Amino acid sequence: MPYETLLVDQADGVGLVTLNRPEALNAINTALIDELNQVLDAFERDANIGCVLITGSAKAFAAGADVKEMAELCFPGTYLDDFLGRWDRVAERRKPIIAAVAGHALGGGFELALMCDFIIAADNARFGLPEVKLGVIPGSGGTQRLTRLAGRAKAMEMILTGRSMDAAEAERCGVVARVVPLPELLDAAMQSARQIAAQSRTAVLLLKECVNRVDEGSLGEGLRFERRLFQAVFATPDQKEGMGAFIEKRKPVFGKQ
Ligand code: DAK
Repeated sequence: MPYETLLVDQADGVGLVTLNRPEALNAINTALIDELNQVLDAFERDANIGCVLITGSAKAFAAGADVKEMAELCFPGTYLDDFLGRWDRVAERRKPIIAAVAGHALGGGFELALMCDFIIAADNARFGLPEVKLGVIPGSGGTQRLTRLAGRAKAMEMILTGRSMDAAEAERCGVVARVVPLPELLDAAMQSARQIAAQSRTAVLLLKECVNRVDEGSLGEGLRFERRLFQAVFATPDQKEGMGAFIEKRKPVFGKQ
């Protein structure tokens, strides 16, 4: 099915979504959020998909929410229509989502990348929350997620001044998992995504839940949660297959359930 704002593909258990509004540096508008949610819904339901990859162009992952769409909005309308409110659903997905970021990831574009489970960046990537320069503030978790990842000082400085950081700085402060040369970005991200998609689906989803638990409670509660899920894993066929394959010195073949 053709989309107005996205290119969509799938191979080797990976669902690939390419943001595709080149005329606006992939600025995120209502149509893009609606289409992204449709595609992610379909990937969540598709038993063949074990990992999702979101990317943009070499010049821009996404240069923010679409300022031209937002410029004339006013409060009752944005509130009553829940303008762009469904965007946050990206962070609620159960299957892992990788953001492969090249070029500008600004404002809502950076927030979209931060909603993904991890970011692999090209060496030309630039990350920032410049909303303050437009007289507004981040609206999709930027103040919260950047502060958790990079720490209060770095987040405050970036958010209050609107300055952006390059890929090397983003890697140093824990915002991105790793940086690769631009021409290698898609291959590197696809390789990670394929690796994830080939693992036990149950183990991968349980792992995502465990890591996300870090943001929700105390260490003690997180450790108990992890222990319970670890014990529950022994009820899955994938545990028998994974450990059996190791002992028999062969590659495991995991089911899609
Ligand atoms: N929106 C709309 N159009 C954009 C855009 C954007 N964010 N960014 C770029 N474009 C358009 C430009 O207007 C230009 O279009 P034409 O003039 O050719 O028609 C085209 O893309 C190419 O851009 P430039 O000519 O500016 O390209 P340069 O290489 O010179 O500069 C740039 C690249 C990224 C430095 C520059 O384009 C730029 O500063 N862009 C704006 C960056 C920005 O301020 N982003 C933050 C936007 S505010 C919400 C949640 C979140 C948000 C809102 C609501 N809710 C849940 C309700 C988030 C808000 C934001 O992100």
